[in-house]
Amino acid sequence: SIPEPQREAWKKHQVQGFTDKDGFEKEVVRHVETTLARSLFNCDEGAAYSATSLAFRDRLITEWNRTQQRQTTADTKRVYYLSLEFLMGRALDNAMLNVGLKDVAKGGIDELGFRIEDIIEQEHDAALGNGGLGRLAACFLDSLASLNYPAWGYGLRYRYGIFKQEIINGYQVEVPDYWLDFNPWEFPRHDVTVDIQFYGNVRKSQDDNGKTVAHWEGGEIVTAVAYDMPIPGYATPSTNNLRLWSSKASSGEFDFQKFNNGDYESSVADQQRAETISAVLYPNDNLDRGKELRLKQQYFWVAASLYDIVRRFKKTKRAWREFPDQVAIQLNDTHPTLAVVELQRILVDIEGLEWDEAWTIVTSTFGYTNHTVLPEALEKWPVGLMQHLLPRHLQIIYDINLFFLQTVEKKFPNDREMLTSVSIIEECQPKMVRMAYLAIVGSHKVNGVAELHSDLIQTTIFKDFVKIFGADKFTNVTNGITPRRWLHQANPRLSELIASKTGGHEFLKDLTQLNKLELSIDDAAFRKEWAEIKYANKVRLTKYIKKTLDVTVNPSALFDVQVKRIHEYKRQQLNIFGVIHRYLALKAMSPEERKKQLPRVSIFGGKAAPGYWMAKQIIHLINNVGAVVNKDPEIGDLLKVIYLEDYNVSKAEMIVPASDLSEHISTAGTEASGTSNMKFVLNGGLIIGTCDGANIEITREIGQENIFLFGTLSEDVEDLRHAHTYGSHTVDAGLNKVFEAIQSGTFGEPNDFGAMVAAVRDHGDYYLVSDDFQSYIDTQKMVDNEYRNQDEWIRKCIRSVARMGFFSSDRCINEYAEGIWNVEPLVVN
Ligand code: OAK
Repeated sequence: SIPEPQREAWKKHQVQGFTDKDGFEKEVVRHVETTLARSLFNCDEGAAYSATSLAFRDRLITEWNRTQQRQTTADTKRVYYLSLEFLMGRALDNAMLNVGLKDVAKGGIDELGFRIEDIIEQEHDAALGNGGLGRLAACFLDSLASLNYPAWGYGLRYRYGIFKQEIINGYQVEVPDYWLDFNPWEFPRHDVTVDIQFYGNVRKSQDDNGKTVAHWEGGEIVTAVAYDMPIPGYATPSTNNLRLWSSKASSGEFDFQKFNNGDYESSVADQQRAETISAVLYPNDNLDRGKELRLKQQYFWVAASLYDIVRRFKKTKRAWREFPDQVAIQLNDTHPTLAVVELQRILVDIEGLEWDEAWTIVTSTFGYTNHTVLPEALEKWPVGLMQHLLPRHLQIIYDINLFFLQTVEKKFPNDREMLTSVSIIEECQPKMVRMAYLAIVGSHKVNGVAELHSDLIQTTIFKDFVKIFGADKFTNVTNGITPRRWLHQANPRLSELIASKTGGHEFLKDLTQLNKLELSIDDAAFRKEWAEIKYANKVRLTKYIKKTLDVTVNPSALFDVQVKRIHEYKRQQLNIFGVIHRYLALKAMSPEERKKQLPRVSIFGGKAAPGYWMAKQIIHLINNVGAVVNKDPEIGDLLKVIYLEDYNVSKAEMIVPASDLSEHISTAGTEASGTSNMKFVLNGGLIIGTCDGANIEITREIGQENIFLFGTLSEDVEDLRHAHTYGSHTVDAGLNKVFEAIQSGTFGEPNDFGAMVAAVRDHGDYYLVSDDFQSYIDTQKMVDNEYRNQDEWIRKCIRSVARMGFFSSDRCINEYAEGIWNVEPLVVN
């Protein structure tokens, strides 16, 4: 560091960052002219966006430096959030709002000849995630910074994020998402690199004390390069770091020998193989596919992150046993579970600790969050693959399992069934490593993400582990969302209205203050303004639908929205069958009767995993229904069916505030939590849903009179499934009519959707669509009736928003901090 006498000069010139319009404009112009090498004669919206972002980035990085300095000096415990996905969306609007300078920027942009909305629209979403799990990680980063927790996120810097979805002739087509063309938010740290080893062999030797030491030798090396993204907190100078690793050939690996001998192709091939590791995000949500490259991604990212964390810890010169006092690592699902093994390897093989001492440190450091109970999503890796790619890690896994099973044996003597059931190695053909079991054994706390989900994991998939470790190790932390992005940024007018009724923007830091809104519920002017804001948001979406799909929808109709990944368990098929049912009913009515019906727009959006054939069928059916219904002159405004292409975070910010009703209708017991349910209610929309995930706690908080619940309860699911398979399974008349319409070719070729119909009618209806269909239709009828009474509807919306305080990700992060991480915020003066 700089010697004391020279520090004055540094301090004198420390970057302060702009605080007013003039300062902001100066920075923008400077970036246009120097960083971008443009002039005012060729500054388009793209350049204006770039320069604005760079101006804010400079500000963030100044605070980022100070925050890191403060944390290093304070020498307190840090949290590391390991996630293969961070679904960040756009950064500029968020940065402007969080540092409190959006108005300043708006004024400045205006004077420079642009509109701030257009500038914001220029930004490409950072789409490094599939859905719920990745977006939760992004909300958590916002809360961690906003609450001043010393925390880092660690992930992969994919060159291609989640694919872009195009709908062509009603079918999903995937287009690569190359997002790094110009990314002002990242800082390449070419000096922060880690060499990561794969393959090779393990040799064992004896040290001077006769202790056996393992040496992992040979194989190949790939280099991890750090890229940092500053994460600004809201209304605080705290700016945390998201470190994403990018892979490149190690300098040793790029074979100059080959290159000089003219074997260019092979030397370039080596390089490309290394870069492939961080090339692309796997596009599966709630599904494990077991691909070797995916395992390589996991180890690459986990090993680089742990090396970094350990390097930081070693600088403090503390004893190893203090590691868990300085470091908390959270595993976002099982994807980073190899971190458990890697830390044990570092401590035992490299640092020379005894196994037991090392293992105590490891288990005190990690916490594991489970995000799904779906069996097809639970990660398992073939032992053979693990042996080949990570030979030393497999040995350590076997040892962890051995010691674990010995303790089980002690507690449950002669219980072979128990041993087989909890073994980290599944004794099947081929043998598999069960990653969730490894994560449980390697962590001191395991949590689910909503009450029902946490109960389910403790009574079903992990029940034997509860017997072994005791109930205290298992806990619940119900998910939350950041009100900064999902209210203030997405719905600025509603945020202002709420501020005017609750005494300023305090609610953005303490969401429970929303409860003050109930005091204004009888204020007619307030309700009117509330309704006007909803309408304006619907008009905005209406225009977007017109522009992108050339369909005219009536903004006064009830907007019924289901946007999320397409999955059979989320039951978009139930929704579209309901839409067809409605269409058939309208068609059967006399014109007079039809006039009495309530107009509705059914809006869908979401991506299907490219290999998920049934999900793609569902998308196709929705689009085909839209094509018929939307141009039926007898129907007109009464029903429109819209499929919004390429649903992502920034589209959600437009869609969520425009919803009257949103659908969260998964088969009970399948959706771990859901978080869009929270976003919709927070934006003054009501929801129709099943008793599943966080819907249950939303009901508890807002009152059951403010939510439209229907369908089977989770405790009845198993019996119904059993009855479908072994008893007689009949489908009621209403649903049969829907099937007849589909199979008579009303929505395309008669055979097109045969498998979808058969799944419900003939093949056991695993997701209980037929069981829930009638109560879904009845509940939708109730929705129609209640929507007619607009005044009462608005009251319900306001009351619901007022009671949503619990669902802030700030509450959630505080629960993790206290119950799992044992970390404290670092107060800033
Ligand atoms: C993705 C891949 C593997 C396992 C789980 C997921 C996932 O996205 N799960 C989702 O996590 C969200 C955040 O906790 C929950 O709200 C969703 O219900 C859950 O499906």
